[in-house]
Amino acid sequence: AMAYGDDGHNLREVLATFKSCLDEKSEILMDPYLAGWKGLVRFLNTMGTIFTFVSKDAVAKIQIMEEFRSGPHKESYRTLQSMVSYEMANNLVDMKKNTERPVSGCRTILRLHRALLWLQLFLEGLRTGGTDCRTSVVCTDSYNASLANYHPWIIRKATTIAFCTLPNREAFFENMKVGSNEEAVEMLGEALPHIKKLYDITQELYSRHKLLDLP
Ligand code: 1PW
Repeated sequence: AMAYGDDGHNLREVLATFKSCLDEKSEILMDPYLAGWKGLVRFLNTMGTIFTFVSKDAVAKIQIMEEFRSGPHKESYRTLQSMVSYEMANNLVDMKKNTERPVSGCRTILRLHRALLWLQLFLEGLRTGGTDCRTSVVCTDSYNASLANYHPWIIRKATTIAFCTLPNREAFFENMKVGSNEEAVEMLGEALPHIKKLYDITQELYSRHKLLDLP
């Protein structure tokens, strides 16, 4: 059997990594969160060169967070909750555009958080969509319901073009490497509630600290 990371696109493993993010206090652990994102990026990159444009920004964001995680304050970035406390307490979060402060972990994770909603809606759409649903339509609809609201016109245009190159549902499921179509649907049904939980906890955390609109 192939170990996780060998071919890098077993989506079951990727979603399980996200599931392992929650600790016993319902805090979100940064390392598996970033590992989950790395797995998603590897998966996206198997869908053709156009998607590397989509994954490139996620890669840059992951890298920023990994630098925090290996820097002098790495312990403060152990969980999303500790990151928010640390950055807020030390006035490290830029609430307005165009000031001199360096990029914060809070605004960086917010971008990944928003993208996670897209992923969740997209995979949920595929799961429930029936055998002849159009992947590109499901992807565009879930994008329009989530991430698109934060993107300028030019990015929306480019991502929508990338979506048109998505393979059909059957090929997409095959590319997930989790077995038959039925097994893929079953796996998603099991895994997606965990992604949603992660999303909801992050959303609540950011909302409580009024961080949902960070520039
Ligand atoms: C098919 C499965 C989808 C999984 C999610 C993939 C990752 C999502 C990345 C989308 C990026 C589109 C182009 C980049 C836009 C950036 O400007 C934007 N980033 C995000 C993640 O929305 C905002 O970041 P910025 O410019 O404020 O640093």
